[in-house]
Amino acid sequence: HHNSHVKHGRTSIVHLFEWRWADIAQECERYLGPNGYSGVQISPPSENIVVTKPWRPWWERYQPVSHNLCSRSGTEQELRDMIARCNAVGVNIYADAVINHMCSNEGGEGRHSTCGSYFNATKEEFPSVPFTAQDFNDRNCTTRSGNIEDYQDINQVRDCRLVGLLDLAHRREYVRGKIADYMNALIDMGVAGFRVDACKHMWPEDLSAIYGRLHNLNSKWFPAGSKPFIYQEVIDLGGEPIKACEYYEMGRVTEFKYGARLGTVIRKWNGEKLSDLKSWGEDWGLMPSDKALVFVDNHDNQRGHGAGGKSILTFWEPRLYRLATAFMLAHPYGMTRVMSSYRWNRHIVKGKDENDWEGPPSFPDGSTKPVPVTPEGGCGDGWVCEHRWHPIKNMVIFRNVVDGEPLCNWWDNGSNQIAFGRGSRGFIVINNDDWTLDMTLSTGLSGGTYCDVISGQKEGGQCTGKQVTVGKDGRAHFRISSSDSDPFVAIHTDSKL
Ligand code: ARE
Ligand code: CA
Repeated sequence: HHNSHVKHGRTSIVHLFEWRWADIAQECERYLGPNGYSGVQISPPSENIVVTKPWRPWWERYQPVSHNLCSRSGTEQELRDMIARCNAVGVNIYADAVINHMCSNEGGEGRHSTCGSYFNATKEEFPSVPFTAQDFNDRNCTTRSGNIEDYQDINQVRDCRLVGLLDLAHRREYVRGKIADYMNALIDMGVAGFRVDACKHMWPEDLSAIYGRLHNLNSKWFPAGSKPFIYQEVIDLGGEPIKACEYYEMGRVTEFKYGARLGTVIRKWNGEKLSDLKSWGEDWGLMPSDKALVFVDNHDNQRGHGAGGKSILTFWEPRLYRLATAFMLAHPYGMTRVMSSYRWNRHIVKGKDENDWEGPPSFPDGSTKPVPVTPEGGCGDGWVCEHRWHPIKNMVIFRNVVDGEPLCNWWDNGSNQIAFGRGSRGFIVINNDDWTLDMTLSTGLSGGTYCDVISGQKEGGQCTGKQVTVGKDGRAHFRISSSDSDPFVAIHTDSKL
C-alpha cells in the first residue's frame, strides 16, 4: 500500500477541498494533467448527515450516515465520470475514507442526510449500510461520557467516541466487511487509493485486516496486481503513547510536524532561521521520508482544527505561504500534497476563529458553487486555488523534473538566505532575510541560460521573468531583493533556453 501509482514521473497531489466532482473532472483535464499534478485528494464521497446549526459546515462530511456515494460534491454518476476523466489524463484520485465512525451521537433521527437516507443516531441505526447498535464500540469504551477524554490512554483513544462521533467496532468481521465493501466500490470505480481519516482512533491490526480485504486497482487504468495507495491521518507531534510508526507498515502517514516546524522556521520564531534547514528531514525528528505524506497546511489546521498550532502558514499569508510551499516542493523529503482552499469569513476572537465551521462557497439552498476560472487563470467565487498560483504550479513541475535527484550544493549565509540543488537538474535560491541576497553560487547545472520559474517561466523560447546565466563551471550569479513579491528563484533543466 506504499506505491502511489503516479503516472509520467509526477510527484505531487492536490487536495481539492470541498470541490464538486464536475469541477474536479474539468480541472484534471484543463489544468492538473497539463501541469503535472499526480493526483487529487477528494473530500469524503460517502453520504453524510446534513447539519443546519451551524449552517452546512464543511465538517458535516466527516459524519457519514451510509456508504451511498452522494454528497455535496455530487452524485454517484458524477463521481464515476470524474474518476474516469481524471484517470484518462493520468491524474489519480485518492478518496478521503471516513471509517472510524458514523455521525455524532447527537445527530438525531430522520432523513436529514445528503441522499435522504433514514438513520437514527440515538439508537445507532444506519439501515442503509446496515449498521446497528452492536456494530459500535460502546461496551469497549470505559469513560463516563463515552467520549475520548484522555489522549494518554490508548484504549480510550481507539474505543471511545472522538468528539461524540459514534465509534465503529472494527474487531467485528461484519464491520470490517462493510467498510471493505465501501472502499472496494471506489476501487472498482477507479480510485488509486485513500486518505484514511482518524487512523489514530483505530487499532493497527483492525486496519490491516480491512486493507487486506481490498481489491487490486481497476486494470483499465492501472497495472494488474496494483494495490491501492494508502496514506493514514495520524497526528503525532510527540507526547502521546500512540505513535505514527505503528502505521508505517500499512501505508504512508501524515507528518504533522512538517508544517508546524517549517512554519516556525519561516516565521523566524524562537530565533530559528532558514539556514537551520540544512539538516531538514529525519534529523529534525520527522518520520522516515519514504513513509511521510507532507504538506504546509491541511483543511483542519488552516482554520485552527486538528493540530499544528499557530505557526501553520496558509493562503491568508500568501507571501510566506508561497515561500514555504516552494521549499517543500524543492526539498526531497516526503511525498508532497498541495492544499487548495476556499475563503471563509475568518473572525478570530481571543485566539479562536468563530467561523472555522463555514462550508464551501454555496448557494442559499446549501448546494456548493462551481469553481469559475478567471481569464488570468485564477479562481473566482471565493475559491482560492493555491494550486494554480504561478510559483506553486511551477514548483510542482520543478519537483517532477528533479525527482530522484539528491540534495546537493547546499549554501547558506548562516541566516535566512539559502540555496540548494537537486543533482544536476534543478536549483533554488531563497532570501528570507531583510536584506538583498547577492551571491555567485555553484548550481550543479550545465552551462547556459535558464528562465527563473518563479518570476516567470520559459515561453516560446524566451523568459517571461528573470533570467539566470550558468557558466561552464556551473556557477551563477543571483540577486534577490528582500522586497521582491516572491523572494526566491528556481531554475531547472526544462527551463533552459
Ligand atoms: C464536529 C464539531 C464538534 C462536535 C462533533 C460531533 O466541531 O464540536 O462534537 O462535530 O457533533 C472534523 C472537524 C470536527 C468535527 C468533525 C465531525 O474537525 O470539528 O466535529 O469533523 O463533523 C483529532 C483526531 C484527528 C482529527 C482531528 C480533528 O486525532 O483524526 O481531531 N482529524 C480528522 C479530520 C477532521 C475530522 C475528523 C478527523 C473526524 O481531518 O476534519 O473532524 O472525522 C491533539 C491530538 C490529535 C487531535 C487534536 C485535535 O493534537 O494529538 O489526535 O486530532 O488534538 O483534537
Ligand atoms: Ca475508534
